[in-house]
Amino acid sequence: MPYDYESDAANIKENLNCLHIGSDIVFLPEIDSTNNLAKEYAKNNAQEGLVVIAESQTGGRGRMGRVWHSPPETGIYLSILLKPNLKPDHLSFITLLAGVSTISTINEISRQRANLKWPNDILINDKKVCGLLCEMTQEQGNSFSVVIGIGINVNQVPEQFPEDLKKTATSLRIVNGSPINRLTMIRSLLTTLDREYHFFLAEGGHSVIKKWKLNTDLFGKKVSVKRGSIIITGTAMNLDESGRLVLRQDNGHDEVLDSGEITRYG
Ligand code: BT5
Repeated sequence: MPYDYESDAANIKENLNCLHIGSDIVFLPEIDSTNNLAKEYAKNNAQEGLVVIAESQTGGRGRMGRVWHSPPETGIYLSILLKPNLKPDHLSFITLLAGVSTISTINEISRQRANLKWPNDILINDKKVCGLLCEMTQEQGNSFSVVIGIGINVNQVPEQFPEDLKKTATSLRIVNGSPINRLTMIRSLLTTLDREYHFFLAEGGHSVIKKWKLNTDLFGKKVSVKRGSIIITGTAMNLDESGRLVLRQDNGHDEVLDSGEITRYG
């Protein structure tokens, strides 16, 4: 039976009771990248709250041109357009906000205790179950839009991951033992994100950072952080008030990082 994405789109729209998110929902059977399409919409002055969802992606993207494996019938691939009137250097708050909202949905639906890995991964049992890609686009004039891209491994079984991901990736089905209804999960994710975004607009980033810190096991761990060709090692100490990682180097000096690739070694 062909996949009925129109009925799924209608299904998501029904009962979605959000203040900001879901002004429009575009649901497609396949696309290169939901982030690409959401950015196109942004350029054409789409309204805040647009959601682009795809059943599969042929060019799903991670950071720095990396690939996000996005097969049909298993995962969630969606992008949300927001216009929070932030300075570009506050984009990191939106990544943290997306992380806090997504992990809360994952924990609730899977009854697992997932962990946030700074800046944009969600892990269960040290394996990646979700990746976030937040991108900023400039519209006509000087205003900025933010696109939050979220990829979640929901119903994959181990054999469905490509060889290079078999040891590092997991899905909610693998950790939970049974499949999860993706539409229910999408609705719950959008509702949670809407609520957290509303708090953020009203109260600023302070509570986002506080919630983020409650959902990570990173602090106190020995890590190395790769930034381009530079690798810095030390102990992950905290996030600062802007959401940057505070890394204590072995010589006692604290380095504050706004981006990078973390590897644990202790
Ligand atoms: C990310 O990048 O983790 C961000 C992924 C964001 C994907 C969403 S899907 C909807 C929206 N549209 C898009 O085009 N993108 C967003 P990064 O931290 O760079 O991690 C990428 C790395 O994760 C890859 O190099 C692989 O090692 C690994 N990876 C790829 N696909 C994976 C998967 N399905 N599950 C777990 N790990 C994966």
